[in-house]
Amino acid sequence: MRIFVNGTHAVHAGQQEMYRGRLVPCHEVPQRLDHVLAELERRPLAALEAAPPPSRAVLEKVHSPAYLRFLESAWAEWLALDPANQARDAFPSVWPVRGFRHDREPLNFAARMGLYSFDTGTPLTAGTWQAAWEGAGCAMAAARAVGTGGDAARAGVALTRPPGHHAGHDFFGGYCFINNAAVAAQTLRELGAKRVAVLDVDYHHGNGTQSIFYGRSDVLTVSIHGDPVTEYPFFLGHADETGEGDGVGCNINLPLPVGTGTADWMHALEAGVQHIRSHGAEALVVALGVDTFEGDPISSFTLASDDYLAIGRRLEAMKLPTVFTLEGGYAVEDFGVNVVNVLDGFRAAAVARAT
Ligand code: Q9C
Ligand code: ZN
Repeated sequence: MRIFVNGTHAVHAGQQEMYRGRLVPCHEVPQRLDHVLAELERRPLAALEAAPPPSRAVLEKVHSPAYLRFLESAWAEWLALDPANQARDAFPSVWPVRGFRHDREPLNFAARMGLYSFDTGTPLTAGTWQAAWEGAGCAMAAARAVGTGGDAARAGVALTRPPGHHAGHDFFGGYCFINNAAVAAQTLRELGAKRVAVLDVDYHHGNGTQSIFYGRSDVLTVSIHGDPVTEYPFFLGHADETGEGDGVGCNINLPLPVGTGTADWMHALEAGVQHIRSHGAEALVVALGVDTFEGDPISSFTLASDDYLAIGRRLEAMKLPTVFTLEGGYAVEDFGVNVVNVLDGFRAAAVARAT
């Protein structure tokens, strides 16, 4: 197992997100990743490595160059509007919904914030670009560390935040800016894997990852999540979304009802695993959110901490080179144990297989 840590993750620290008409403290906070690192000190799984910067060329196969330019310059533009903005996070306030044009990038900053986003829960901060950029480097390094081929499970882990799976080709949202799981999948393709699968176990549908690969047959996207009829991100994630064009049959959504418990969730995982096997994937990316935890403050599934050990073991049994990217999970105190349980379950199963 190789573990890459985004050493600058904490420079992305949103203050507040919009919720029910007020600004409330952000759920996606730096302490989340600090708890993972603290748990890894108690239970070391591998040396913690820094990653080199990402390849812009690979990033531009996942996100549009215009979107990346926007993210990179957004904070400077926000400050140019008013130096006092240094103390305030940037939020979008206007969006081009149905019938508006998306093909003309406005000059106005607020308009571009709206063009490139889909919610008011995702503050853009002074450190957002740096943290997201270095996080993409972690995702690429984790993919390079596992490579492709062979029939043994091995793992590369990108311990980073902000998370990524809600970020699409040219939009941020859901606390996500650069889609690290998509970056890892694309990197595995560049390394020669003919078919790659992304398995998204976060509580929320991986809308960004789905949309990035929706027309492609080389990357199967599978997501297990709260049913979008009631759960964020609401406007994508239904079971009848199966891909388009070359990608027909290469997107699998497994929505589950509010309150789903361990047995039903593990049943969905088994279905997802079988789809990945049928697709013939040579490498796996796991978008690892643990907001399925019973104690999560914004989610409704009831998985227990020990269940994450079993999930790790089941993933190892797929015997694929596996990249983990870090997604949601907002029971901050339990986040470290739950994430490390998945990785430890995977590691222990691999050791048991080898002996
Ligand atoms: N009151 C991830 O897990 N807002 N993103 C929910 C709850 C958005 C979650 C509002 C949740 C986004 C990576
Ligand atoms: Zn989530």
